[in-house]
Amino acid sequence: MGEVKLIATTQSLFCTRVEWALKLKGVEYEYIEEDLRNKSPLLLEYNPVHKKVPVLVHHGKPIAESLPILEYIDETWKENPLLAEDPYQRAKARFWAQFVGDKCVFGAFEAACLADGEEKMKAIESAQESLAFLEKQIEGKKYFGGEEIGFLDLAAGWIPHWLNVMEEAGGMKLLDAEKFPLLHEWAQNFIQIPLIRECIPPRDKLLEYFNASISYMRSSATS
Ligand SMILES: N[C@@H](CCC(=O)N[C@@H](CS)C(=O)NCC(=O)O)C(=O)O
Repeated sequence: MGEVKLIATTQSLFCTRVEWALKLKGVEYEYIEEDLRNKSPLLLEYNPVHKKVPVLVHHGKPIAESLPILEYIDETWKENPLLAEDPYQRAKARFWAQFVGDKCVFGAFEAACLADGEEKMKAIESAQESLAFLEKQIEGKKYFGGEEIGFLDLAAGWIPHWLNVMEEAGGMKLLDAEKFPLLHEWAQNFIQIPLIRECIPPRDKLLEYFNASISYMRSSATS
């Protein structure tokens, strides 16, 4: 299926989604680490609109944004399908995957960035409301995809590692095992899968990254 390159950064949960998909499909790829403080001409050429990672390059053709990339991978390499055959199930998986990025990732990050106080409590409540919606999607199933991991599992796959680190850096707890028993159990199962573990960044480096991002956000908010 030809040459595949992934322009990515190690700490990015959006990039790791793509690495997981490539590994699940058994696709060989060249990993190109991007420096987001000094963006490469390659990134700017391939993703001039958002200038963000990940970018997948297949036979010289770039695709940006993690969810469209996952769909491209699923349609190009058929083994271990990520999306179901049924159009309704496919539409639902896409909807919830988008929701995970828009509401859960950014909701958690916003709560982490706020200093202790009423506003932070409200942000935590709102992020937990989003997690409650996600919890409902896993009822009666081992993975969001059913018996096997699928599209929504990869989109939500940041929860066991990244959210845990965000919680520590942000001085908060969102994924309470008592409040969200199903999501908590799913997270434990997901992170045990060797192929999934293989791609996650070291905890100490991720913690450093979130500590720095949170300090930056807090100091910009007060200046
Ligand atoms: N919606 C995008 C989000 C990607 C994203 O936010 N990437 C970050 C790294 S985690 C980035 O490249 N940031 C660089 C910037 O904002 O300038 C996706 O799903 O791929």
